[in-house]
Amino acid sequence: MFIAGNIERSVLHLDLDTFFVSVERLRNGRLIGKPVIIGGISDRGVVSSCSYEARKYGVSSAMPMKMARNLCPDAIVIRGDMEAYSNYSNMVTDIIAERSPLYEKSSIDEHYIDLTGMDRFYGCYKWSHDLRQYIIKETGLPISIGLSVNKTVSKIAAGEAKPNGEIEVKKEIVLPFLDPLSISKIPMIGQKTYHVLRSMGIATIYTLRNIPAEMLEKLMGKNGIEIWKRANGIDHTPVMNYFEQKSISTEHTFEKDTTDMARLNQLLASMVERIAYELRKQEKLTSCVTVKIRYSNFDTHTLQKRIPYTSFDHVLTDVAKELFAKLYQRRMLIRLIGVRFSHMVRGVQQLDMFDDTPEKVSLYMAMDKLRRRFGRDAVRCAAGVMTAQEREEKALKQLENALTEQKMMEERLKKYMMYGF
Ligand code: TTP
Ligand code: MG
Ligand code: MG
Repeated sequence: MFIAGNIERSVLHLDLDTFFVSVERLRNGRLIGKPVIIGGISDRGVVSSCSYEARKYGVSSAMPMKMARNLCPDAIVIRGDMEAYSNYSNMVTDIIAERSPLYEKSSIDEHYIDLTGMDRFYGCYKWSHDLRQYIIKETGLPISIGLSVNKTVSKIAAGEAKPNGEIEVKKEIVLPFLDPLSISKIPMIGQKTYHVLRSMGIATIYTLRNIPAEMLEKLMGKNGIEIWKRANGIDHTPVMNYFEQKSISTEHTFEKDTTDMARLNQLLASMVERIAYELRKQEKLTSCVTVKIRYSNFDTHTLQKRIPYTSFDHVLTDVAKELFAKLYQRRMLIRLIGVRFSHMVRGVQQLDMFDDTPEKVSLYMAMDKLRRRFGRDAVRCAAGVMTAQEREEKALKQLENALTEQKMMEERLKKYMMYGF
C-alpha cells in the first residue's frame, strides 16, 4: 500500500456519463438526444439513471419513478439490464487494468488511477487524455475525468467536467477550484450532513474550510475533522489496487467428513447468506463467486464464476449451488467447503433492483435490520432443498415472528417504564 504524506501525488478519477442510459443508447440509437430514464418501470420503482435531457425537468437518481414520470411525462422509461451494464463496466475495467500502473475500481462506473511518478516518462494529463479517448473509441461510452493531487479533488473535478469532459486541478489551484463549489460536491457529505451544515448557513466549500476543525469535530465527531480536511483539499487515502482489496469469504470444516448432499447444500446456502449480509453491510456488490471443496484426501478444488453485480442472497445462493454441483463430481467424502465473493465495488442493492418487487428489497432491508439488532444469525432463510419461493415464504414467516417478538419486547419495556415491573 502506498500512503503519501508529503509526496505529491497524481490521482486520476474516471466516471462514465449517465452510465446505464449511455449503454441503452449504444443498443438503440433512437434514444440519443431524448429524455431517458432507467429503473424499475412500475410506479413503485425508482430511478437508477437518467439522461441530461430528463435532468432538465428535475428528474434525478434514486427518485421514485412515479414522481419522475410526473416531472417528465415525455421521458422514455426503460427497465434496467444489469447483465449488460456489468459487461460494459468490465470492458472499461479491462482497458484500465491493461494500461494503468495502479488502479482501483470504486463503483460500477468509476475508477481511480494513481499516476504518481508517471510525469517523469510521459505527462500525466496527456496520458489521462489518451486513456479517456481510447475508452470512448473502444466502448462507445462517454466518460469524464478529473486529474489532481488526491482522490477527493480528482473525483470532484471529474464531476465538474461532466458531461464528456476533462479537468486537471494542479496543486496550486486546488483551493481556488474548490472554494466556490457547493459543500454537496464533497463525496463524504451525504444528504443528512448536507442539511445539518446548510441549516447552519454553510453553503460553499470556502465557508466550510474556514470553520475551525475543532468546531466541526464537536458537531459531528471524528467525521467532522475528515470533512474539514476534504474541504481543505487534503485526502491521504491511497488508491487501493485489486489485490489489496479484501474479498469476503467463509469456510467450514466438517467434524466428520460427509457426502450428505442435502446438508452440504443447506450449509452452502447459509454460508452465502452470512457473507451476503456482510456484503450489504459494507454497501458493496460482488461480481465473482468462488466455491471451494476439499476432499477427505486433502485434494482441493475451486471453481469461480463472473456474474452481474449483485448483493442478493437468492441470486448468490443459486450461483454457489451451481458451482458446487459442477465441482462435486467425485462423490468422495468432503472435508471442507468454502465460498468467496470478490471483484467487489461500492454500491447498494437497489442498484440491481429492476424487477419491480420493492417487497423483496424491503424484505432484505427488514431482515438486515433485525440482524443488526439481534445478531447475525437472528434471521435465517437458507435451506438447501427449498425452492426460491419456499425460501422467501419461510423468510417472511420468520420475519413476521421476529417482528411480533420485537413488538412484545417493546410492549414489555413500555409497561416496565410505566409501572416499573
Ligand atoms: P452515477 O455515476 O452516480 O450516475 P450516472 O453515471 O448515471 O450519471 P453521471 O453522468 O452523473 O455520472 O452512477 C452510475 C450508475 O449507477 C448509474 O448509471 C445507475 C446506477 N445508480 C443507481 O442505480 N442508483 C443510484 O441511486 C445511483 C446514484 C446510481
Ligand atoms: Mg457516472
Ligand atoms: Mg459514478
